[in-house]
Amino acid sequence: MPVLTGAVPIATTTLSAIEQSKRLAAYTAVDKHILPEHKVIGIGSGSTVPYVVERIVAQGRELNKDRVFIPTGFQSKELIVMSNLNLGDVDQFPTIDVTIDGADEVDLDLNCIKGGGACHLREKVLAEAANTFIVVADYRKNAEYLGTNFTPGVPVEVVPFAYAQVLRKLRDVLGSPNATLRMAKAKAGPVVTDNSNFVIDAPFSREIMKDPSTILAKIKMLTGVVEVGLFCDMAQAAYFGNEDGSVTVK
Ligand code: ABF
Repeated sequence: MPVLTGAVPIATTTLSAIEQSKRLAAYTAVDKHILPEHKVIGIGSGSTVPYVVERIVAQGRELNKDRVFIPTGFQSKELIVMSNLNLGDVDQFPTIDVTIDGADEVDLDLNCIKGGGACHLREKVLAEAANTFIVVADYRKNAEYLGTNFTPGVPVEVVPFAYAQVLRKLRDVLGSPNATLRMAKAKAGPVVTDNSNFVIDAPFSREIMKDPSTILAKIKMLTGVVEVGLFCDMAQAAYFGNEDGSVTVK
């Protein structure tokens, strides 16, 4: 996989190594994929995406005034608005030129785990709507197999009425005995998504995760499952910022 060195002039603000890696990935991906002819742009969620927006803003008002930006959730909507970019909706713009988003982990075939932030339903809608879907992340997300470093498991968004049944099937039938309902930090109750649903985190063995498309299809068949945080065969490229200032492109 190619490694780019010294490709992006980076602002001099002091950031941790991880933050610098995120910014490097984001800047490199924007420079390569957000071109003047792109007018409808999907903006994902997470902590790497603000650097994507920062680099897009730096392309200038002249280019951005004719563009519309579609968010994956509350966070990216705020980001778009606060950056004085034009906010749109996927209802109005069902075809997106390019969507850029983060990921929790990416394997050798560009399959991703997403949904650590519980936004994966909307993220998948925007990834599917896009002619080009690009992933940006720091080096910790770059893995041979899914589930290597990201251990909570596959995020599964589920309607509240069905969560106990889905949890049981994940544990007893699909081979995830440690699947758990995701709780809010204060443990006052379950995490509730932007779509008013719950999230189950389902860790699977290495053997199962070697073939993410198969387990994705099986989970999606469970009644009550809204969306699964496995993005298989969706990304065209992934950019990982490295600690040494280089960028790995998959
Ligand atoms: C989103 O943000 C998610 O799908 C994923 O959970 C998370 C990854 O983000 P970060 O950029 O914070 O590492 O893209």
